[in-house]
Amino acid sequence: QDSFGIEEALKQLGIQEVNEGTSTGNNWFSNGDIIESYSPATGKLIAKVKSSTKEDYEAVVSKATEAFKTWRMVPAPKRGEIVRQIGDALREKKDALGKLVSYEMGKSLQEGLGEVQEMIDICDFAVGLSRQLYGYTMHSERPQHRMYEQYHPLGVVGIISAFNFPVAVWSWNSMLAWVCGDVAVWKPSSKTPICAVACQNIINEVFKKNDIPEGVSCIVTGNASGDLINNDKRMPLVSFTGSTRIGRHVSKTVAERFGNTILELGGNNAIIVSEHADLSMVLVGAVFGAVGTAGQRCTSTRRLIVHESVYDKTIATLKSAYAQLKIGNPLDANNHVGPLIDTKAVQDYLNAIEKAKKEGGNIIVEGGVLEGEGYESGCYVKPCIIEAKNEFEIVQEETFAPILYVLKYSTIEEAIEIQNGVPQGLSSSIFTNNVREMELFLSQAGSDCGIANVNIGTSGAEIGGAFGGEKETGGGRESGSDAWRAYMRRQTNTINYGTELPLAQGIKFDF
Ligand code: UN1
Repeated sequence: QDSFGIEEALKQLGIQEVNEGTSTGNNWFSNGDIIESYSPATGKLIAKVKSSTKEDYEAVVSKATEAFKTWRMVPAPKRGEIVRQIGDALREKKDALGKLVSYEMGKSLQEGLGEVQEMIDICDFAVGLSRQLYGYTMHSERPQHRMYEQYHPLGVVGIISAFNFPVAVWSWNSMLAWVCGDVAVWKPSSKTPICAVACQNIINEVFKKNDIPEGVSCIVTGNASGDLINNDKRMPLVSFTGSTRIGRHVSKTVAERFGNTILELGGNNAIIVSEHADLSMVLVGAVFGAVGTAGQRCTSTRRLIVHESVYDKTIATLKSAYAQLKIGNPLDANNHVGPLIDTKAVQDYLNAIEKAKKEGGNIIVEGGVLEGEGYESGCYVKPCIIEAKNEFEIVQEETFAPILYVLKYSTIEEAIEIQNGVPQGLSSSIFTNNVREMELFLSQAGSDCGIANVNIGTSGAEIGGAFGGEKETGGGRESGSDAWRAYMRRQTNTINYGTELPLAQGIKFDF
């Protein structure tokens, strides 16, 4: 049987049958239970990873705390140079890592490779950033005084990532954290631990060559480590990507100890298809948005809000596009759609369809679980389209599956209201050639999301922009623009170079 070269990829990435799941860099250890990672593509065991115990976690965090003292003193551009080398190492391993992402997570190989490209891109971004960690200078109101601000490293940053972007989300966080002078402790999703081991192996070579101390890049595995991070006073920042339900818990727990969080939680992203849209462009944007990564991106298109005058035509075009979708092994370049992550996700998908039907939804493209040759894992489902109402309970929720709800509108104001009428606020888009409705959609009276696009879909953001969203999406921003500020602490400095000590606000204090 053709395994699409996965064995070779695993070998290149240094994956063994049983891997330690705790690491401070080149030092690996682990004393916890075994996590078995099965590929949703084939249902086959990929490899095992030993999870971290509380003691393992302690060993990691004390190493990280120690390493921070050294790492923060390395000049930022020199830290950038290490990240530059990581980018090169990732370029070398792009094929192997992309393949593993596709095999362990289930997204198409193209998207697996795209995810590794996102890692390379953030490395490049971070290298430049390492010379641009700017603060302001201010004019003091007092004579012979100078004021400026500096950004200092924060310390140990906890990164808790999700299965759907098993490598890129870690790199957005850790590459920025490293140039900012922080050290990182990563808890990957227990559904994709092999990807984490592979990433650590790749950067370890770079760290070794450059004598980077143990503790700058750490991994802890297993769900118990999540709460250890949340409660750990030694971690001033926790970056969490995952569900709104768990994000709420992370947010409360970390806030309780006055730690900071970057939260990237659920999305319920919509595309508005205006009567002024170029429908052939809508097709690519909407179909990729809805079925790419089998609907398991935070940015996946979940709702299509279509103007009544182009409604029937849009649905007819979508139907014929869906009929051409090939579902199967994501490593096979002929397939558009891979599996869901596991059979629990399949059940959630089925429940959502049932619920939508019960609430009055009208099935436009029938869903269902695929069986037979090639679908042995039980994780393959058919992307489906349901005509629905925005008020349906199920439409208000994020179901991590390829289910697209279609909604109808008559005025642009109504479309924007529908778009904003969900608890989440990550990504949004409008397809239109009408400059008035485009500007309205982008205005303060328009989309309430962290990402608002015109004539492109909701997913597939570039790393150069700040990534994240409002409301139940959590408010965090990662990746580009000035998202780096969250990884540093700001210090305002006032220096008196005179011989008097005048007080601010003109206060007299003589004795
Ligand atoms: C996610 O789904 O958690 O914008 C991240 C996108 C990708 C990142 C998605 N660049 O779709």
